[in-house]
Amino acid sequence: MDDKRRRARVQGGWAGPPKAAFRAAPPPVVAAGPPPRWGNEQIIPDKQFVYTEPTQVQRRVPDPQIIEKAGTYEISTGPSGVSRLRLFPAFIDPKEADWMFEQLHQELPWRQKSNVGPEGPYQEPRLTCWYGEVPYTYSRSTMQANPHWHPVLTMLKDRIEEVTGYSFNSLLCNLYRHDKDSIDWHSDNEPELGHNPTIASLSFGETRIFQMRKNPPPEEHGDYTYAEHVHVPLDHGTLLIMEGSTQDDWQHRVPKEYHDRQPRINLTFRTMFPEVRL
Ligand SMILES: O=C(O)CCC(=O)C(=O)O
Repeated sequence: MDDKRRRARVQGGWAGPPKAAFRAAPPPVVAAGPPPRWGNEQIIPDKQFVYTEPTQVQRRVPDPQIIEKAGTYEISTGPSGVSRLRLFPAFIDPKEADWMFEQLHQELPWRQKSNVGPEGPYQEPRLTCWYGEVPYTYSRSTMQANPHWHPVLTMLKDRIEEVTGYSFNSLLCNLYRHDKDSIDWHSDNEPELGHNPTIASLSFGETRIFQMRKNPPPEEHGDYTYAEHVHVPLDHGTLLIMEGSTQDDWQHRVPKEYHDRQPRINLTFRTMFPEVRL
């Protein structure tokens, strides 16, 4: 290469700089100790940090309380009184629960109920059936009285009554067929259930999350954004008892899930006082 061409290549855009220029420059040496002074003058930074008191307190959405161990939990003490949960994981032994799930899944008279809501009629996203001497009305639609209890249900009612000391005369059964079946926010507070109803809820099959939220105080105007939440994963054979003011002061639901879920059966034993409506 003649000298002219060599110079052109070295000056061209593709011609790399001499290797030494790639080497990182050594970090500057910073002297420890007080800031430097020139004569008697101290250097003051241009902008000084000035602390100002925040004018608004930021509200935090509280994390849900997760309840999954056996025990009795006072989830609130007002405004109506004490709201209490009692959790009995593995109330039914898993092998026995497998057999019961199959019997109930195949033999109960499951139906899809039509309700009437603010936006008109709709089909419940789950199947249900009702047992009791009297009909049960909720969401402006009635389930007829059905005194013909399946023997597995009678046996479970007896066992729950023996352990809890409560007695029940009615039962609402729910079948969640898959992840998209659910029950929306509500309280079990129909007048026939009486004051401070006790509900015994027994679950079989797939685990689903039973969610609860505390009714907001009047100044929140029905907004649940900052409400306390409780989550209870209800798995195969688990019994949950809701007592005291739980139906006055809290709502509950089982939300849809975003992953595949196998069927789940939930039995909610209640006591109906039909004379209340008369
Ligand atoms: O499936 C559940 O665990 C809840 C059912 C329920 O909320 C109800 O029957 O009122």
